[in-house]
Amino acid sequence: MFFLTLDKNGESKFKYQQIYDGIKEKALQGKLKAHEKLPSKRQLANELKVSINTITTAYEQLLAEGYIYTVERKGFYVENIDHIVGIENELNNKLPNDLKEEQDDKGGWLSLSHMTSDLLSFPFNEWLKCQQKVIKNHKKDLSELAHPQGPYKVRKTISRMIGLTRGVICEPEQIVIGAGTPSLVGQLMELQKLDSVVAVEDPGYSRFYTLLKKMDFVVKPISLDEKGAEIEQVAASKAKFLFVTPSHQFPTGIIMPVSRRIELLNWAAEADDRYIVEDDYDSEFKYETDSIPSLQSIDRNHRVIYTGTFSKTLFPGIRISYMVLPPKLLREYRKHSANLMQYSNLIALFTLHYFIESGAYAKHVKRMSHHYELKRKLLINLLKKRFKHKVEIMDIPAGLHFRASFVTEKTYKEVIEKARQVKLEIYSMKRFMLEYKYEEDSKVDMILGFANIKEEDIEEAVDRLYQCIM
Ligand code: 76U
Repeated sequence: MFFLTLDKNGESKFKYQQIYDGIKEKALQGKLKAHEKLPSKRQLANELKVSINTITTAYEQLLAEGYIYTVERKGFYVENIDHIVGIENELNNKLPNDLKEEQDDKGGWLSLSHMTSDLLSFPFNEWLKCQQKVIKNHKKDLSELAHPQGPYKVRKTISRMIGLTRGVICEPEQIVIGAGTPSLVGQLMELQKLDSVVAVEDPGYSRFYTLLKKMDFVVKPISLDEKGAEIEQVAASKAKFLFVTPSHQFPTGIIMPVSRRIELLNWAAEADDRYIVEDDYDSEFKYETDSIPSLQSIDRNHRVIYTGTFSKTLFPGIRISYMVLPPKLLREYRKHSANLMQYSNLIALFTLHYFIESGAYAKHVKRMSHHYELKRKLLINLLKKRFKHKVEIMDIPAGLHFRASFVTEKTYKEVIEKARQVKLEIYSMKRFMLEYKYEEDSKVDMILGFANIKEEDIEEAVDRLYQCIM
């Protein structure tokens, strides 16, 4: 009797798979010896009471994978394979518990996160119409790998748009499209000498900070004054690259006045290899006045790398961002880009092209801007009403979040812990303090986002916040 038993009523696997698995396992465990003869197909079929076809399918698969071999007119033999090293323990193949992810459906949660956008009013119908056009017109483009910088047509649309809305001066050739700003920053910084000094705003965007540190740059945090990154510190830093968010400092919200912008541009122009990365992540949302032109638009020396994203104007899950490289860096990028791939989804990129071209994008941004402005005002009013003199709001009319300071005896840890209990998604300033330590007694600073909370839920969210902080 051969060693296999079949679970004939087993629903999970076909019989041939069970036979295949049985022989494979025995071969791997050394229970079948190298060059041992296997029963003939007919013999095994009789023994297991299955058809010869079933045995043939199992043997063919084992042959294809190299577990067994045939000798003509003699039969099937076990291949000479090494015993696989590893502890024979079922638990061994299981994922350790500390790596398991909790699947919380966020039911009952309210969000004051700065990372989200409001999808309730997204014009999905328009988007799908544009997507249909892509499927109709771009089969050839979709079947091929795109240019590493992204399809020219899409770059052209983006360059025209940021020219109009942000004053960015560029040709489609200068644009690199990517799946997320950090991945573009990674591509840009790979071209630089690793031990160079890179200066970042502190408080600032911790993902850039961590990324640059991991890449082995010397990262210098720059404090902020009321105009943004302090110019004296920038000058003293010996940095080659400076990362800034002039339109709406992340996360404090400071809008950099033109005087500081010019100081920074002049600092960059003073030496050959100095650059400023202008992270223009949410400038489309400027309330009460017109939006403020980009830093790139007043640069006369090709020293600004402009980065933009559709995470705020569309939604973060779309993962479409772009950077604009000055000619010298573009040349370096092109030299290295032969090995690079375009990581964005081409259907989404071409859809975006039609979405912008048809005017649907501008219309959407305008509508959302109005909508966000209302939610922002409502949140601020309700915070003042509830917290009274215990809250101070940095009321800068821009973006999808603002900073608020609360007078309290609670610690950051207590606030965040309580937020989890009352199901409120919220982030404190601690997330953005890179090296500078802000902690003050009797005070916590929060970054409050209002994009992804429904108007009718704002009062409840403020209530929960009150429970966390007071
Ligand atoms: C982005 C800043 C300062 C860029 C941002 C964001 O990758 O294009 C914030 C956090 O979506 P991407 O990133 C755009 N620069 O705040 C947007 N916010 C981040 C992504 F949602 C997260 O981690 O605190």
